[in-house]
Amino acid sequence: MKRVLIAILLLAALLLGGACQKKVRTLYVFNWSDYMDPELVQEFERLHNCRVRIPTYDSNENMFAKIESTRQSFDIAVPSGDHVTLLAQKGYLEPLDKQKLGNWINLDAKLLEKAARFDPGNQYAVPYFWGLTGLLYNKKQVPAEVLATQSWSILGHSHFSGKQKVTMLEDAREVVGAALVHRGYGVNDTSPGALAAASEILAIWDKNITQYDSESYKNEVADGTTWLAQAYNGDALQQMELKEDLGFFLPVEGTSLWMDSMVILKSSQNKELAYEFLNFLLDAENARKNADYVMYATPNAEAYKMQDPAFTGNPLIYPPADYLDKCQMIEFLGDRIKPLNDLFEQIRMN
Ligand code: N2P
Repeated sequence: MKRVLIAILLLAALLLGGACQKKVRTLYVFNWSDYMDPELVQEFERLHNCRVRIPTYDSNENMFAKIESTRQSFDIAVPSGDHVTLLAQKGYLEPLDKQKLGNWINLDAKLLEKAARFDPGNQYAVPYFWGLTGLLYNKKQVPAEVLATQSWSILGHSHFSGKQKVTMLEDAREVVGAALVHRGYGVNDTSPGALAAASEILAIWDKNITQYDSESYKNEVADGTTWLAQAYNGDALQQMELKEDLGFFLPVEGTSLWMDSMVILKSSQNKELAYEFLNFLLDAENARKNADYVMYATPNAEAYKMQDPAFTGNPLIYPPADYLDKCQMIEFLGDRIKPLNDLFEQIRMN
């Protein structure tokens, strides 16, 4: 009798356990690394009795390749504008039901207009953060006279010759973009003349470049393994908060601008929860907290109003209008991407 009772209890425990497990939904958010406040994620998990998993990537290309080639289904991804267009064209994105995004209204109307250039009608993309790319350096290793020009050209400076101490991002658009801007072209110019000029300068810089990498430089500039690195502004500022002796500047010639957005993938198994998550991140206070953590500029107008003036007044996060005039948003190039990608591969493999 006792054994029967134990068996019944065990069975009941198993059944109950199974039922509870079913209730815990898991949301997969495929995101850039260091790009979301983990406290917010925990709060969302608590509020919705769910789990949020955040596998990360460090380039749009890697994100896109994974979405295309694996069967793993993510619910949300965070592509930059040009890759929103690409994912939408491939039919991978869920059109947004704005009725389910009550906090959409918090988004800055002017930035939504800009987003409409890569996402006509703001159909698929919820703008998440925008930013610019510049140069992060270790003050102990890079003397003021090298930095004096505040130009992209320091990538080729003789101070670094033969030292293996300089890196650029693993990002064709950023690497070729920097060379294009340095030579007076726009970041989206793929004309043969523009790419020939970029190629010439990249060949010079490449002599100093030890690695094209978007991840390990973050620690390496701080510990002195790397002296100078091309870096996304928020990632650089996060490091500067943590460690002394780091500096960052946006080159005088101008630089690339980008806007990353949250999208729901058509293959998502958890669309309702995905909407809840997006709406949660669009909440003004949550968006403010998230921006404070990642140190990128928020497209959330209500969050912006709530931010500390020291944050909104930081020209490395919100540069003045005359600097922004020298910058261009990285746009979707369609087939024109090929010669640009070929140039990057040729430089990188050299
Ligand atoms: C986050 C980097 C995101 C910026 N670590 C690139 N669009």
